[in-house]
Amino acid sequence: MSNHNLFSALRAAFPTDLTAVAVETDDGLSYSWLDLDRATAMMANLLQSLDLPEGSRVAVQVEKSVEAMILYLATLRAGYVFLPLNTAYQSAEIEYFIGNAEPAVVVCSGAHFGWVSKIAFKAGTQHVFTLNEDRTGSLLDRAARHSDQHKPVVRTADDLAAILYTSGTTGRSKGAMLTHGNMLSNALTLKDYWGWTKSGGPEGRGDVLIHALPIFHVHGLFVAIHGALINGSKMIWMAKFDPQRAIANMAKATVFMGVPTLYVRMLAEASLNKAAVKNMRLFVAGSAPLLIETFTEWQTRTGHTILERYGMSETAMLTSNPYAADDRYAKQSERRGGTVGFPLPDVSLRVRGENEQNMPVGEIGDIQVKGPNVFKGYWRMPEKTAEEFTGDGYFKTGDVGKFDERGYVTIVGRSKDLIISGGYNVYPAEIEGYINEMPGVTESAVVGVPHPDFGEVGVAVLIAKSGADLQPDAIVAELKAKLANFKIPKRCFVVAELPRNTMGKVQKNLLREQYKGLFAS
Ligand code: MLC
Ligand code: AMP
Repeated sequence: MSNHNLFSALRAAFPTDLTAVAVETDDGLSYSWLDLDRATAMMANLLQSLDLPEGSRVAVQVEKSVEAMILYLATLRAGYVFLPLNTAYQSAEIEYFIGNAEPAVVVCSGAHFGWVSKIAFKAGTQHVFTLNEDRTGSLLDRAARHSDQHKPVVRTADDLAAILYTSGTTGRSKGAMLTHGNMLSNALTLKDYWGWTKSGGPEGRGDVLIHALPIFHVHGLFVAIHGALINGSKMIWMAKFDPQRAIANMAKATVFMGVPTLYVRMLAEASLNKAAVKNMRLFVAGSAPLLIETFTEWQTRTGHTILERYGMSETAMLTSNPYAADDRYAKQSERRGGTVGFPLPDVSLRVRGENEQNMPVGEIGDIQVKGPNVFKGYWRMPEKTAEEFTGDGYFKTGDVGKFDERGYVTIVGRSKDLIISGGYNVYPAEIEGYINEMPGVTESAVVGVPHPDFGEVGVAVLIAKSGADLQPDAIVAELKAKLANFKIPKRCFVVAELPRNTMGKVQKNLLREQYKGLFAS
């Protein structure tokens, strides 16, 4: 029986020369392919020695480090399910994820061990390890005692590899269940589509990726890491994005991936010019809309055209602008600003109207998708899963868009009430829930408004109970104590009333219009 474990496919793509550098960190450390192989083996052996039940979740909230990536790969290798958590999440958020996913293993930073382990043990987790940015912690201590030989556990394409939590329009976060097959199919498609070259290949030199994104979401964890590994390509690893250092790294790299905010920040640097990018082959953007101004300015300053693509946690990548003209895929080679390109090979994407009819070219409707990359469903939420799929098996993305006459897809908005701020998702319903519980608040509405750095940020508008003296600063401070920092509205207003339609529903579009100039650059 062949093994569909994603790790096996990634491992098979390692270059023949295992002593070559696989990862070089910004602060001067270097890891060979052999190091990755041995370290993942030791960690996989540690996980297996714990005698965990089949399908166990390994929940991880740690700062970005190569060891954290190794933990991800080791979890795959040992056949368990990886559950990454944003480092900004605070205790109430972590309590929900751990309570919902019931992980058998939790890994956190040493600094957070006290509160995280308390939550984990309460939820029935048996093992809590620590892993710090400086390569210390109980996880590495324990793994060091295990063998560096390990045979990847056999998995089918349909077995779970990861759970990514993502929120919905209402209610709590849902865990999107991604399989080994989902991720491998997407990685192989992008390998071809984006023209990766392997080191030691016929071109003489291979691609080198600047890895600048966090590794708890699809973009940094899957698109970037799988992209490099499935091509045997080296990574330059930045623990934290810094525009000046990212630009300096381009002298020895060929591929960069980022959310639009990273491009906006690099454009603000005088060192970004054609000479700085002369070694680069490809700039990829996604996770949030790339403004046409950013797209055009990047072209002018660097001579490179950013390739924008579109995806989501439930599906990994769905569409991409073309890398080059290729009869097999795109009919066009043009990367068109303001579009997210063509549906990827194997992805079926349709734009549907209110009566579930396919919309004609140029007309706007709901984006629905089907393909080997589309997730298996929401963790322990079969009803929610059923609601989000059509009768004929298409996933309703919650994004609204259209096709143009050449087949390019443009995202024009979202039917889900979601703010995307610097590439992170913020769900107004969640923030409103916290604000509405505060004493003195009658009701609130959180809306997204344009922001020059983050693309979009949240603004809270609320009504006070009669006689209550609500101070916007105090409300923000209270939210900061409970929620991840990127979710905090950047401004808060107390008003006499909220605009409503005849049904009494708050008209968020009017609020967005009213506050759209707040952060004009
Ligand atoms: C940080 N802050 C943010 C923010 N990030 N505010 C709004 N939105 C954000 N995204 C605020 C903090 O709250 C803090 O405010 C202040 O900025 C400094 O925090 P920081 O952590 O030091 O910020 P910084 O390092 O500058 O982070 C900015 C960033 C980061 C752009 C580098 O947000 C980032 O890495 N974004 C990438 C997200 C990503 O990878 N998304 C992919 C999702 S996958 P205060 O007031 O507390 O000081 C997906 C699917 C797909 O969507 O298609 O790819
Ligand atoms: P997440 O749930 O974090 O995976 O976020 C996925 C959402 O990000 C998608 O449903 C889109 O709304 C949005 N998104 C991703 N890429 C793009 C893009 N290139 N342009 C516009 N929106 C995007």
